[in-house]
Amino acid sequence: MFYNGTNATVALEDNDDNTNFDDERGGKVENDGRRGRGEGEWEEKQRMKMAKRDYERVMKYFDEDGDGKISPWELRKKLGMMEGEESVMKDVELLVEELDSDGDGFVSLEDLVKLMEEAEEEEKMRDLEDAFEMYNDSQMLGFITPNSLQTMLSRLGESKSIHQCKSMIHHFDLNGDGLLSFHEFTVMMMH
Ligand SMILES: [Ca+2]
Ligand SMILES: [Ca+2]
Ligand SMILES: [Ca+2]
Repeated sequence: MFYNGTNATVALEDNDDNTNFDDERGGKVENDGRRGRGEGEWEEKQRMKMAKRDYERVMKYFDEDGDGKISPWELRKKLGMMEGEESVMKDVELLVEELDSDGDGFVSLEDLVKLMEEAEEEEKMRDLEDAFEMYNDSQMLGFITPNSLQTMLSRLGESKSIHQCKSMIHHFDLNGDGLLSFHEFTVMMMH
């Protein structure tokens, strides 16, 4: 939910680059999970930098008394076009609650950065899930098997024998069942 909010902020400034990043990234992951990953990390860093600048701007805009924190009151004042409606104050309270990750009742830059990092984490997980889907065995849902690994690698233009695939899996097979679960796959990809 917060992530959509970020996009909205970016959209205000008509930042086309951001949209392209997403498209490119999605495409690359599909074509070649491995190569796409390194570039994706670089892009993510760039995006983080951009997002941080956006947040600093947002902070400056809302933080009227300059104490580095947006109070519900400051937020309400800037969203003033709807001021006076009781429901707005409720919305503002909810918004602060959502953005205030350390729970001190104010929205600070740290809160926003932390939320951004969480959103990035979630996105990484989604990417991993997508990648796992591709390697997933259609007969053994939820696992990568030597067979499914071989199939996927050959689709990527790397032909490996079943024996090689077995030993690749063995390397990251934490519970020794000869299969890669999503958890084991995640550990492997985080390496
Ligand atoms: Ca303030
Ligand atoms: Ca806070
Ligand atoms: Ca396993």
